Amino acid sequence: MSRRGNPRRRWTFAAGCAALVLSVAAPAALGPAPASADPRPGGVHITRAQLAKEVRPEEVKAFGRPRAEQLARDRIGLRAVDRGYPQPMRTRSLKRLTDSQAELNAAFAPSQSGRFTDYFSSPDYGDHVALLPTGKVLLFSFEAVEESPNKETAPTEVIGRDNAGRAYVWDPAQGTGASAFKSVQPPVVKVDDGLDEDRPAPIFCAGHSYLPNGMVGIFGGNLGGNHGAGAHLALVFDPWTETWHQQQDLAQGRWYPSVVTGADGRQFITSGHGDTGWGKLSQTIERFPAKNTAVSYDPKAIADGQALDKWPIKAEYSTDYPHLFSLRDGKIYGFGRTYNEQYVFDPQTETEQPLRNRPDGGMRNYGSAVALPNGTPGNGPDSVLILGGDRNDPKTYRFSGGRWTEDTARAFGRTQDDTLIFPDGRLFTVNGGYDIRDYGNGLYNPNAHEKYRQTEIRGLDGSWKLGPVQRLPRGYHSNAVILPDGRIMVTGDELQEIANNPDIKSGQNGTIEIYEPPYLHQGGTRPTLTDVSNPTVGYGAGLRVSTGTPDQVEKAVLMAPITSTHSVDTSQRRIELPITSSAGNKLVLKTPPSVNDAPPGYYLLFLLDDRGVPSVAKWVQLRPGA
Ligand SMILES: [Cu+2]
Repeated sequence: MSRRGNPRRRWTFAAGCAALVLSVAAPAALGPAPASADPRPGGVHITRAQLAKEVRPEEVKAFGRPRAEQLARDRIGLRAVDRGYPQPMRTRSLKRLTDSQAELNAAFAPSQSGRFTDYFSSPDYGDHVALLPTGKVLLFSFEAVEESPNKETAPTEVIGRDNAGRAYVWDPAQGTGASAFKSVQPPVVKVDDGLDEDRPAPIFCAGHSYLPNGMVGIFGGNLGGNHGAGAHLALVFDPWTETWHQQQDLAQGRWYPSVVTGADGRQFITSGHGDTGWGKLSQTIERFPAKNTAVSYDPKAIADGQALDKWPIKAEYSTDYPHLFSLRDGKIYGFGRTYNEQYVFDPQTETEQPLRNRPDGGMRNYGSAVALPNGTPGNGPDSVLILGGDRNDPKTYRFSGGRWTEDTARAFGRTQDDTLIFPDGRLFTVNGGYDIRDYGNGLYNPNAHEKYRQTEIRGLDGSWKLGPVQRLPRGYHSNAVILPDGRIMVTGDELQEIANNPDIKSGQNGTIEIYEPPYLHQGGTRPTLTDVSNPTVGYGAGLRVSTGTPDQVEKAVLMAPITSTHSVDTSQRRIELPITSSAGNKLVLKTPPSVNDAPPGYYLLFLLDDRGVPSVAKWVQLRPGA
């Protein structure tokens, strides 16, 4: 038997109280009462007769007619919410989004701004993603406890077996239909919730990064109750066998932690709400695997039950999901969401130094940050750009050489955004919203302000330009990944998926859309990368590759694959590799000088022409001593 807690909303503080959440969300979804046609197809249709019946004379007397009618609409809306979310609303709102996307995007030339192409259903919400070194994509989230976008759908407050995770692998080579997805259910576990109930591990809202052998380490998750308490889960997903491997438990529960892979190949795990619930952060730093155990570089080595250990110091973040990056000095930089929680951690000495305060002087919501490509070929990143997270502040802030400077602003402030580095060095922002579960029209209202669907590209000169709109608005829990063929997969945000996906009843309740960057619309042919003769390669070494288009190859670029959630992507980096020799269709590239430039692991190798058009990538493993 399952037991459910009172499904109170996780972000109650944002709204003041749960009751207010509904009274804000429901009416805004309704819009003004029309005589016939509903001007907001995403909302409930209310006839004039229905409205007249609902309006209370005492409210007209007390507040005036417009306010009384609004209150009447609220009540009708709340009843509609209680009945569930009618399927025709999904069909209508998807049509509206599809039509408006086509209309708005007609103005954008694909050669300048790229183009959205495929849009299809997925069996997972895609709240967490990881591009695997097999070219497939791991997607994971949770089993929903509600099917209305006007309610909290995640089992955050649920104790027991309904607090469950789920996971799928999408193989882009198999197309976009249901058969291209495979369920890879997380291991069945019990958690420390006082109940003895098995369920697929509730790993949603965990933190993750890659292991040097191409596997994905996932830490934390939802314990259930207390507005989101942290689970002690430590799991490894093996992309080669598509199986899960449970490790020893974390010392502290973590819900919304961050994880980064350091130059030593070990994962640095910190933050996240602890065992006792939302607001009490787990400030210890845990390391996987423990210092006295070996790091595995072998993709075939499957290890269960490996130990973690703790650093002697804490990471004093008062907020969750700090942005962590392993930069070129071999240190781990942790940019907290609060302006004065900026630190650098030294894995050699296990010490910490404070960094200067971020100049915005405030607290940021979830928003994107990227390690900027280094200007010197071969070198790893040594600076970071903090972009999203402030709904009112379009400015971006660059951290470099211990100092902050203001960088070029984007068109408008947004939170919940994702920013990707393109193989050609441009940056691309996709997804975003006003706040958590808020798209500019109130909490839990899926009607999104149009601007949050709009992409933005940062050119090589540092200036930003707005681009085409995505089909679905995607805010909280949205993600984007660069695929090996250079296309971008955009997914996530269960609220929007539930609001707009008519396939929801068939088990295909998530959605994915594909964006083709401008570099795929330059005309002519793409350069080719036909072979990598030594794909497992050391540092400062020669990487021998073949191309079918030797005259076209201008640059070679290593790109770390993306694993992300909640606008946090600690792995992404772009490193240009010097071309040291070329003869016929053979090239020799030089790999980065050290693990500090590029932590050991799997990378995508692209060859680029002089226009920045990339080949389809091949995988390379950087492995010390190889
Ligand atoms: Cu979350």
